[in-house]
Amino acid sequence: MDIATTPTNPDTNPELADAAPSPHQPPVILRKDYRPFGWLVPEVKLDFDLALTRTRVRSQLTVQRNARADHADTIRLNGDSLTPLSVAVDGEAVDWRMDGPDLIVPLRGDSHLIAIETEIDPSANTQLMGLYASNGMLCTQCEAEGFRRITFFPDRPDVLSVYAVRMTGDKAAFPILLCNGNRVAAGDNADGTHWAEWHDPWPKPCYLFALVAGDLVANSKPFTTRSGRVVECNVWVRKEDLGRTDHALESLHRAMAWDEQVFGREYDLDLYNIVAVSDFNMGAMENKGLNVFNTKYVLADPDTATDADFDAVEGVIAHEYFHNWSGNRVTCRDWFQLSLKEGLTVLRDQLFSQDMRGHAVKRIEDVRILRAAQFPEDAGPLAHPIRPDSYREINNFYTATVYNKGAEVIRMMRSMAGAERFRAGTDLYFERHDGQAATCEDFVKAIEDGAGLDLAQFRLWYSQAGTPRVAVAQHVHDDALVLTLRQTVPPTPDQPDKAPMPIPLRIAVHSRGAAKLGAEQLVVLSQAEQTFILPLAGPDPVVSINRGFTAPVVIERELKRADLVFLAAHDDDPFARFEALQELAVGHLVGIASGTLTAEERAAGEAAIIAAFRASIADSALDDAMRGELLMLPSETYLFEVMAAGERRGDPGAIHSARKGLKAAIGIALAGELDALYARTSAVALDDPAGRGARKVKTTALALIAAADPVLAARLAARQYDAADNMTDRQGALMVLSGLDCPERPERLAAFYERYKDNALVVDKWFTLQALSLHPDVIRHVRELAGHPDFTLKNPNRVRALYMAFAGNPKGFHAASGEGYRMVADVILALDPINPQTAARFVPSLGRWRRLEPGRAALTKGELERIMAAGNLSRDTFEQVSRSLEG
Ligand code: B3K
Ligand code: ZN
Repeated sequence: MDIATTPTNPDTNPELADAAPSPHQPPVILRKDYRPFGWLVPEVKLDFDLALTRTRVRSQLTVQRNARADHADTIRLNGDSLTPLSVAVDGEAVDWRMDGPDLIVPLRGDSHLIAIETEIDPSANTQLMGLYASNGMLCTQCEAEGFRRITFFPDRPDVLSVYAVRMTGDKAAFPILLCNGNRVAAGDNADGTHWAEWHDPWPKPCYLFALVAGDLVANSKPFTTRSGRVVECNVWVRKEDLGRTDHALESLHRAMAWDEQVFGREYDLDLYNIVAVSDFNMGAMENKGLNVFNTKYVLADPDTATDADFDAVEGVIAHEYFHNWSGNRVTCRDWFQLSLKEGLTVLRDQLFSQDMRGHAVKRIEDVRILRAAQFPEDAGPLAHPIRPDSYREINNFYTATVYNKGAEVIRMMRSMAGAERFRAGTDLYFERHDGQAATCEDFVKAIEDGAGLDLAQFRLWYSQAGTPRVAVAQHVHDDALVLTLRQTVPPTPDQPDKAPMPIPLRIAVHSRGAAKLGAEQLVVLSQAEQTFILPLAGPDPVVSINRGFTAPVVIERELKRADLVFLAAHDDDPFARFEALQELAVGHLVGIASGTLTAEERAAGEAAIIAAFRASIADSALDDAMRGELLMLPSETYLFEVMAAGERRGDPGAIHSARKGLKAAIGIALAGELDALYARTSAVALDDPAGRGARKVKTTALALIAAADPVLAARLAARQYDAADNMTDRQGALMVLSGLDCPERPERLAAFYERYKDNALVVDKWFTLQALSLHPDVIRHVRELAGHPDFTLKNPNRVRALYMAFAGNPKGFHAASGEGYRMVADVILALDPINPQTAARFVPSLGRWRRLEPGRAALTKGELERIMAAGNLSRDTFEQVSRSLEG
């Protein structure tokens, strides 16, 4: 068993380490302590003798003194749970020593050849970092610091090397041997083993190293780049999954073509391999020429994957492909710069998906994710800037802030420059830094120079955490609208005072009394308070602000209900229509949950929302994909964020009841309309181009019907389930049924399990549907599911399917008894010794205790303290729990 990430065995990278490690406090690594590494490693040769339980690794590092670093007479090679079997320098034994997990080798001259031999046991690697076994195959995950679990190496992203790799393994167990770059030779041995040699011509940091050995088959199709290079593209899976790989392969081709057209980026090897593995800590990994993917983001066919799953596959395939430039050709100098590659690559995958699937709906989806995942992070104890200043465990910083807010920050630059000038900026960035390990500052400077923007003040977006709030006040003066905007950036841990930041806002001033809508313009709010004079389109002005969500901020304003209804029905920016409806619902629901509405206000609010829903159903100019977005009420997580803003505390119980009540009121008032909508959308065929939107609206309508008339909904859902010819309809029906206490529920859940029990990804859905359910006995159900023979803590997908879903189910997780909190804390404790990275991902759900109403606050805090008291925590979990208790 690996104990490497326990606090007693900390990472001690001298160039980055600050505080001295102690048995209980893993060291804090500071951004300001960055120093270049003392040695360059231009070439690496690796030789693997592969076996599930005993893999021998021989490495040869060519090292040269780095003239740009301080003189050193030793080299520190990071290790994690490794013991060297032999170490030689220039063919001679040397006097090496261990310093904690690291190997220290004396080096007197300016260039040397270091040879090291180690042995590892992939089958015992439950952390799924380094080389591990999954379903009889061998695969690797090295980002962020997994390479040091394979062999001793300077495991930091600013050490770039050319790799030559030889792999030998049993031919029957591992008929396919894959690595980065191109296969240059292969052959059979007399003893039943075979070998392959791979060479990757592009220098890369070790986090991009990958190796796969297994019994796999490929779906292949060549792609010809714009300069005529023919790239062999393969999607490798187990034989039984081959029929579900077309979508992934086609998505890859679309991404390759799009990146040429939109960002001018072309692929740079003759081979692009994607391998799907079922045990994986995250979504996928962009290793050079050899992406390793969670099966969840590769396999898709209509019988087993929903429309949303298809979108996710396309998005993740594109994301990893785009990393070939934003991440691999230009990589990060140190892990504090993570957003350099992740923020930019998320923006690139979002723009790609917008082009593939429609701009408005994709933008709405991305904003929903930001509000559900990043806003809470920015408002809680784990808040950090997109370029953090310190960490104990870097894996804890693969966050919605670094990824999604990081993308929003770059999107703002793009909005200010315009797409064309922004492209000039990214061209300059790639040209200037190709082959380098760069910083966020390098990126900003390249955009500044290439796009012709002044980003001096804008850099604050990289250093300040917290979601800015923009208060809006308006009055009419003569023929103009005077708009006063005031920004505040709330205090976050270690950052009590903030400076104003440039906030680009697309604004239009419409008029309820004019036939034509107002024109749009971009204003940049850069001071704490600023006034803008805007032309009026007519009487009764209505301001449409932050259109398209140009800035990741919270807009605070008191808008008349009639103005919101007007925007929801008429705004020419579809995002603004969605936003107006959300604003209407948020104001109403938070008002009810906080008990601040009079009976009259309550009735008027409800009537306005119902009228807006009715109008959205009736509006024939809308397509169903957009209609589906408009008919979705804000999530309970987001409502909690709004309720718990500033000094206030949120009450998840009150939010849940308010939202449930509104859903029922809508379902009752619009029963006829919803029935008709349900009937119309149910008649659209699977392969109809309008089918996707129809399926989305169908299940949204069914959920509203269920809130008003559970008996009718159970009947419709059971019928939908039985008649379904695709997973979207089947899962939608089951989602509604699993929240109802009716005989159809257990029957259909059992039928679903029976039908798909051999398909792990669909069994994951079966766990999730029950863990997310609105059923009154959800906690008991989850407890029983944890004892199901298919449940295991060893598979991250299964753990997430049950417990991440449950932690995201406000009704069960926030049960006033505290049972939900206890269950999640128990999972963290049980999972931590097995897979610390995945265990630590559960901590943020408990970390919001300061913002919860006092009863639940005491319960969640108590669970965090219980975890802390258990002792012997991994570095991952220790960091998240201690920050959650302090912040
Ligand atoms: N770069 C990887 C994430 C690695 C996570 C390590 N804890 C996938 C991605 O963002 O594309
Ligand atoms: Zn990424």
